[in-house]
Amino acid sequence: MPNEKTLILVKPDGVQRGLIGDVIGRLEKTGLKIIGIKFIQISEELAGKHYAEHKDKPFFSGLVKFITSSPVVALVLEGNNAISITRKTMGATNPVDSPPGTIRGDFAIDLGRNIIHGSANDDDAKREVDLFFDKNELCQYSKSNDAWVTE
Ligand code: IDP
Ligand code: MG
Repeated sequence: MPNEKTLILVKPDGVQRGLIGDVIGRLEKTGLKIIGIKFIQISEELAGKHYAEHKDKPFFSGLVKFITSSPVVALVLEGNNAISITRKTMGATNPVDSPPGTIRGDFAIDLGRNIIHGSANDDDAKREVDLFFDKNELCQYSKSNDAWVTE
């Protein structure tokens, strides 16, 4: 879809392992535009809303404990096909299935410590962007290389 937005989190393991720059650098180099960014400690309430689709899964409580265990970097990226482009750059949910060259393939070995979150589809992206960012925290702006990124 043209000019999509997607919500990215550098999860607590990415922050603790000093991978913020690597993760954001890879996403930035795709050509997608950062329109929002912040460093936050996720509350249990926000974690429950963010991961609501998993609330009945056996790993839910561990997932909430993990995502609230240390600060995260939250970003909104914008651009054509932002959701599928970032999901491809991230790799598969389980690092075992993520090829080299992907963020999870290169930096992770465990399903429960897979470094990055990225919205999975358009409905999730809209919901998640609204959960983490107020409208006035998102910047619409042009970059001088826009025409070299998107035809
Ligand atoms: P995604 O992050 O690739 O969208 P989801 O299925 O939405 O994957 O799961 C959310 C997160 O929950 C995953 O990134 C992973 O960290 C964790 N997770 C998913 N399935 C399992 C599991 O079976 N055991 C432990 N953690 C899991
Ligand atoms: Mg998901």
